[in-house]
Amino acid sequence: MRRKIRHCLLIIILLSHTALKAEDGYELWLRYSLVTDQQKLNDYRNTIKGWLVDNNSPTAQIIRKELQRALTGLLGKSVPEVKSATEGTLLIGTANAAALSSLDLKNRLKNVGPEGFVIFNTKVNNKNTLVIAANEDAGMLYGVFHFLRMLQTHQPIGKLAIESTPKTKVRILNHWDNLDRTVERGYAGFSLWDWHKLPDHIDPRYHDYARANASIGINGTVLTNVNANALILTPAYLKKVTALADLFRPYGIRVYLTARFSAPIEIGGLKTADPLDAQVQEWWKRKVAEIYKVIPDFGGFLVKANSEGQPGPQNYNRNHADGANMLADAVKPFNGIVMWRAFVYDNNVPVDRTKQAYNEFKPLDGTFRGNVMVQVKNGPLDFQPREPFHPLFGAMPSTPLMMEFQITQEYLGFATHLVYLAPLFKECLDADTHAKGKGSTVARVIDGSLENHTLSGMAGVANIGNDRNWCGHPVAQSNWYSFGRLAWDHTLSAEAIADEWVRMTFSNNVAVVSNIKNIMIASRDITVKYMTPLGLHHIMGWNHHYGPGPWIKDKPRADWTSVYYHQAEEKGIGFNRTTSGSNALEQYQSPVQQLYSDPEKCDERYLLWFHHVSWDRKMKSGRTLWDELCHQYYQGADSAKWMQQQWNTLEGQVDDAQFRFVKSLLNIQQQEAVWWRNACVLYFQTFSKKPIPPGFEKPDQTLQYYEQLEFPFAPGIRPRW
Ligand code: BDP
Repeated sequence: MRRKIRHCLLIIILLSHTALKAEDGYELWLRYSLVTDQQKLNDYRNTIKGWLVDNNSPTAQIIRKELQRALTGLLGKSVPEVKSATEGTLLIGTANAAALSSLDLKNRLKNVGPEGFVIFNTKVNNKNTLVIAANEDAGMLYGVFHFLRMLQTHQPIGKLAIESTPKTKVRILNHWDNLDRTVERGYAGFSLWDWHKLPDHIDPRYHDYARANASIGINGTVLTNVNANALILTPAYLKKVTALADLFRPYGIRVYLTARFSAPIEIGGLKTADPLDAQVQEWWKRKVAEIYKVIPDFGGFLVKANSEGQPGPQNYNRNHADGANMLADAVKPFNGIVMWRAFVYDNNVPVDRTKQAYNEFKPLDGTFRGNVMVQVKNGPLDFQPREPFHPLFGAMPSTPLMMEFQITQEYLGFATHLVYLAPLFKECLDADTHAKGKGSTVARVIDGSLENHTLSGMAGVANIGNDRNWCGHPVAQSNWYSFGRLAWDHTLSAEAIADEWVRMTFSNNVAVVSNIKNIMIASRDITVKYMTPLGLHHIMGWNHHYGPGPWIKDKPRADWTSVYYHQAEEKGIGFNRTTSGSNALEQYQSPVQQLYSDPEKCDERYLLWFHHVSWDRKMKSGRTLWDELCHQYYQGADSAKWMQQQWNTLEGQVDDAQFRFVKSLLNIQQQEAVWWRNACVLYFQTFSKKPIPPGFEKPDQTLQYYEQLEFPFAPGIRPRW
């Protein structure tokens, strides 16, 4: 009886604590709040009476801490660590764990590789137990987080037979963080890495960052900006990097760095960085050996070369493979890899920037070393709200291609707009390249299964900063989350991921889950509509990329302007990428090429991406192109209002501080959606010379008003070097 009372008291305390504590988003999706479904709670309590981690590695210590924290929160009572398997023990270990020796684990684990895991109910010593097992430590950690997610989302745990293996090998965040702690295209404060105080001061946030990543299977982090600074490779900075690498190691996370191609000159005192120069090769070999001496599991390098002013092999009349291979040879003896970016464009403005990566890389297929991956952005231009998939996917069969998604919302409303990106990620992953017939999806290119590559990877440009809630917008956390989940398993649906995330982050209440999920799922299309409908692209503000700027012209490069991309004129609008235009369509394989080439068949969501069409063109809706364009802009802005209304119904059902924060951001988003709509419609109207269709409210400002707006301090601007 006394125990029962104590129990109830604990629950009341926990409940009131949760109710009173204003959440600040710091805990991400790892809040571990008390299971609210009473039946499930009883069930979980009966099934998990104690736990045992039969392992003493640093990873096992992390697991112990996580279990204590999670089970106390979720079950409302502390669940003891036990010495041997008794009734209701959660048993955790690797294949050789003594406590699991009766279970034929070798066999059960034969297909899951070094990072996969199994979870199943079974009897040990005739007692009902639940087992989480893996071949290696990291798999054990991933299995535990998977299991905790099941509790967090109120899944049944009575008959488990789970086997999970990641679909891509390198699941990695790319931090565009500078050594001065500014973050290029970062909207959540400054860099997490406090270089000045490292290596002596270890910010506790580093641990929480690592926990969050491990919970979604992210196993690598590139600490530094692709617009790289060679200083990171100097001994003083390598000490700091080592401290982070040591800390991340037990979480299964390897550290990678960006390599500035001209580092041999800048910090090595050489006269050249020519990749075929013996001294340069030697310099990199020595530098790499120096790194591996202190970081034995250093992952390797990410390189942006000969793009946007970055130095590279072309400075010495060498090609990308020459550059990548030189670094690859240096890291090879240590099992390191090189991720060489395909986001390149020439100093000479080409006919069409979207063609450049393919033109430069496709001929190099087959010439890269085995430990090189070419990292390709999801679309051929630059992380726009909607792009067709990059034509390099499926076009370089002999080279493992890695996906690069942008999690930070550089072109999607920064950290102010609620935009759930999983639908964008999925749209690209599920696209069919037809490289080897139907079903040759981008996902199968990048997971290596299409061409049987052993290396595979997915990179996400991080949206993480030192804001208390990590990502700026509370819902932006879902983009970090869904990136990790999809890198682990690209077959998951955007809906399923949103479902998990909402349950863990806000509430398991069915109505709340469905409401927030609806907003999230709709948000990307809504944003495309009020920013860049019908295949428009690159019409954002100059340099900072904040807000609309379809009028941007007369800049140092034509392909840095907006007019270059929308090509609006009196007769029509859109970029002609067919044979009568830039012929970028030739880079797609059949039948994708034919499908997009024909304006009648082309998905209207990409129409102005591939075609220049008349303002009077009849659209599928029956409207003219001009009317349809207006319609979509207005629909987008109206839907932003709908998101607000939906959110407002959640008052009192989610944490109040979070509720109010999102509410205020949605208000800004709605105003900015109207701003985008008005500015774009008024601007394009100067060409179409047609009225805004009846029934739509007229913009309350003039085009001149929108054009003269300036934002010198918009966040995330790329600094000048
Ligand atoms: C662009 C960003 C720029 C990055 C570049 C890249 O505006 O800051 O350096 O991508 O990916 O979208 O290298």
